[in-house]
Amino acid sequence: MRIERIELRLLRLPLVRFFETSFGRIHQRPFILVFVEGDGVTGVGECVAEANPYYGSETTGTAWHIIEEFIAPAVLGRDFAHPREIFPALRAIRGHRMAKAAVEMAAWDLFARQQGVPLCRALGGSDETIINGIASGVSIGIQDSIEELIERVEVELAAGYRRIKIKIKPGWDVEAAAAVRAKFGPVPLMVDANAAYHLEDAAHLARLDEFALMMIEQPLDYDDVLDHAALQRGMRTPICLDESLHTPKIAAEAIRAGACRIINIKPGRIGGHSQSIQMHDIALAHGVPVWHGGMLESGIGRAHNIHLSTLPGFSLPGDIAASRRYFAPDLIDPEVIVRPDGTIAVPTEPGIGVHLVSDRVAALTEQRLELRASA
Ligand code: OSB
Ligand code: MG
Repeated sequence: MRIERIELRLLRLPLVRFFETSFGRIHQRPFILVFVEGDGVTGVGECVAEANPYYGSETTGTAWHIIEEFIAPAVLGRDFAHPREIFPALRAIRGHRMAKAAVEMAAWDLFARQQGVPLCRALGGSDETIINGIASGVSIGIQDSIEELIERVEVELAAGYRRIKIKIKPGWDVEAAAAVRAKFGPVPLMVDANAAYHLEDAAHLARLDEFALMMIEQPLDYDDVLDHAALQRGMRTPICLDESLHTPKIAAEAIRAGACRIINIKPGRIGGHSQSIQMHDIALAHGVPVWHGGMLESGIGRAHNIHLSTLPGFSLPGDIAASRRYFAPDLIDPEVIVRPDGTIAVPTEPGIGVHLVSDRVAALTEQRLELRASA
């Protein structure tokens, strides 16, 4: 595929409910859609960078700048035999993996469409998951009260979700986990701290051990590995890393150091599908379970995530839930739904296999840029 055109659009969708993490509360989600055209076919990707650099160092503003000034010039007019050649072609650009991922993932969609296969097939998904669908879990933000948290959990369990994750921070941790356990018994439950603690909190965090959590996600710093290993030595609850795993190599080091027993893969965080396949393969080779994280994506990013989740190492339910939990309406029609058994069907049409509502995209676009290969 020769990449002839790249189009960027900045959009903003209001969230159905606010989402609160240890970084703060948000009410809307701005994001960039990236369209990549080659040989008369267009693929689309979504950049997971947020309005602020709190989860990761990138923002919608930095991603736009890096794609426009550095990524687009590196790929426009070039011929790629396979989308796995895109990430290495961006080697000179350090970091900025969210920006790279958006372009790389759009190229995968383009490639799968050209081949006439659903993206999951191009990525190497397992037949069983492609047929049966992916297991879906929910991420529930910090609430104003324990009563509201219990209500949220009740609604999500009734909808069929296969795993509940609650966000925690100092002051909203042990009591929240205890309340959910007391009310709902042995449901699959985990917590995500988004780096809100320090190694000095080890004794406090070990109190979570009594709740038989599936895991605690990213308790310590976003760039730490070794403190997590020290924390894990004093804790029964398995540690899962999210923010800290910037690259497949860091994931390998974290496994070797004993810093995580479970891995959260988000293609949008680590540079796209090829990097995700590498991280997945490393985890699988070490017998480390993997699950697919989420970044409050629209239907475009969500569809990419569904396809990637069909790889055989994704053995735990992901943070990939129904569109209606986030946006009403979503940018795709039909939207993503979760079936009563807590699974999401894998789209069967070529590429990501979902239909973008172009009127909605056009109406919501705040900024647009078109870049072309010079003839
Ligand atoms: O840490 O997993 C996270 C959302 C935005 C940024 C970081 C995270 C999250 C979530 C929500 O937990 C996952 C989702 O439902 O998309
Ligand atoms: Mg997380």
